[in-house]
Amino acid sequence: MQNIDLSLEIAVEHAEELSYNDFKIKYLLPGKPVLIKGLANLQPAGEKWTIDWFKKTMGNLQIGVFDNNEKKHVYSTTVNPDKKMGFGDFLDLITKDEPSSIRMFRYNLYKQNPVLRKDFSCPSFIRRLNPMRRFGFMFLGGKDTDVRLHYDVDYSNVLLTQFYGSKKVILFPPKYSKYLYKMPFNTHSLVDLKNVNFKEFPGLKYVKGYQITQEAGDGVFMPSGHWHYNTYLTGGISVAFRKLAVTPRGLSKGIKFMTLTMPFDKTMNFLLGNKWHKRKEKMCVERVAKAIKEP
Ligand SMILES: O=C(O)CCC(=O)C(=O)O
Repeated sequence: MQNIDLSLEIAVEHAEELSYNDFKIKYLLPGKPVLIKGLANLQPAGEKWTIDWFKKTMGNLQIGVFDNNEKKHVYSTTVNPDKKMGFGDFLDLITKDEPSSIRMFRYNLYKQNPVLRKDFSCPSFIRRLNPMRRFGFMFLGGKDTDVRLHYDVDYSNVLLTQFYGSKKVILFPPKYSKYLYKMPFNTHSLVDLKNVNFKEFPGLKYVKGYQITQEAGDGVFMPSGHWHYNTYLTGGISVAFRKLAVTPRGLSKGIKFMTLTMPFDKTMNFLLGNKWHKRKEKMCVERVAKAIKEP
């Protein structure tokens, strides 16, 4: 589990039902996280989407899954699944009460099964003026799997709603990026938050974050550019809806990353492989050392 010495005391606000205006003024525009208790239960999916129901409805689908023990995707931004399996078998694996390294992410739920939109559609407060409202991406994992520290490549706002199990979500505001060992030309950190080492990564002493426990039914709003490190406390199922960054700076960061930085990084990975990773690691550590020295 993650190191308890990190400073994770920023209190997250709790909300129940949110109107578009409240959401916009209190959370979206200032870029402030919020935990929305019982969000899933405002729509039919809250009751309907049980493990048995998923097995009956989608159990036969063949899906690509990722194994956190296969470290080959540590450095890359987009990855190919480690293996294929039936969704029903995958659900059996992640709902066992024992640690597992298997997870599945960015599964385009409604493309596979558009009828599910009737059970859970993009919540009204994040739906307005949102061209991405039709895309619901599923994230699933076994007990103890973790999602490395990163922010999203398109700099989107993310609303992550939990349907089964519970998760620990650690968030850091973007102002701490300079201390979070962001890999150059990428949006993930060099640091493994499961094993925090302040001697190796002293920049971590300068960051302050949120630690949120997300129970089944809860939604967590992760604003644009917020770093997140999620740990599955039990096997878990969640669905994420996204909304583009609301500031011109955020939007342009997302566009630049996806159109220039990411292809450049992929090309360099292809050309130089491990040499490129090593060079980036060195740059990453030097940048944080410089940030620590600056007043
Ligand atoms: O909770 C998860 O499995 C990952 C969620 C995530 O990283 C995201 O929605 O960007």
